[in-house]
Amino acid sequence: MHTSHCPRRIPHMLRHSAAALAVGLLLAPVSHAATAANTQPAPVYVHMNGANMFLENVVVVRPGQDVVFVDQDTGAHTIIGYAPLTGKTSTRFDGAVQGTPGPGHPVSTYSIAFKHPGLQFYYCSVHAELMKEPGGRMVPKKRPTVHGFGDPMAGLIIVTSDKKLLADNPATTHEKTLPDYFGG
Ligand SMILES: [Cu+2]
Repeated sequence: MHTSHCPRRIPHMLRHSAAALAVGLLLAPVSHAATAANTQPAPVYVHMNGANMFLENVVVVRPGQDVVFVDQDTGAHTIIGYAPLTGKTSTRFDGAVQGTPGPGHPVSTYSIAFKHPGLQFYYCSVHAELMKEPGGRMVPKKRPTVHGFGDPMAGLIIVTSDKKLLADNPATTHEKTLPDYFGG
């Protein structure tokens, strides 16, 4: 009898443990979601328009946090990572965004995140070019024919967990689009 009871009990036990598991799973995702929301911060936004520069040309993000480049210009731009010591461009940090006619139209964006703390330099190859400065470092310079404000179209992403640095982002980095910043 013992052997014939056991096979019937096992499914019972499985059902019970499955129910217990289901309750556990029902509770677990809630706390997991809350944790995920706390650890995954909102993106940091960098904006472009007809001034042919990156408005927030230095931003600070946590490892894994998205930087989203938003093109509010009528024209296209590229966002290309490079190593200042060599001028070598990145194959991973290699973005492009299209122009938009203006407010009310979709904006083209490019997103990237970095796993490790460090400095990520980038430039727009349409409006800037890398040139060797005295001392040998490669720096972005405004292309001579480019119109705009006059800054070389380039920037820096600081990837860090330092809370003071992270608090230094300009307020505009919290907004996906800036209502008054459209135009080319
Ligand atoms: Cu550009």
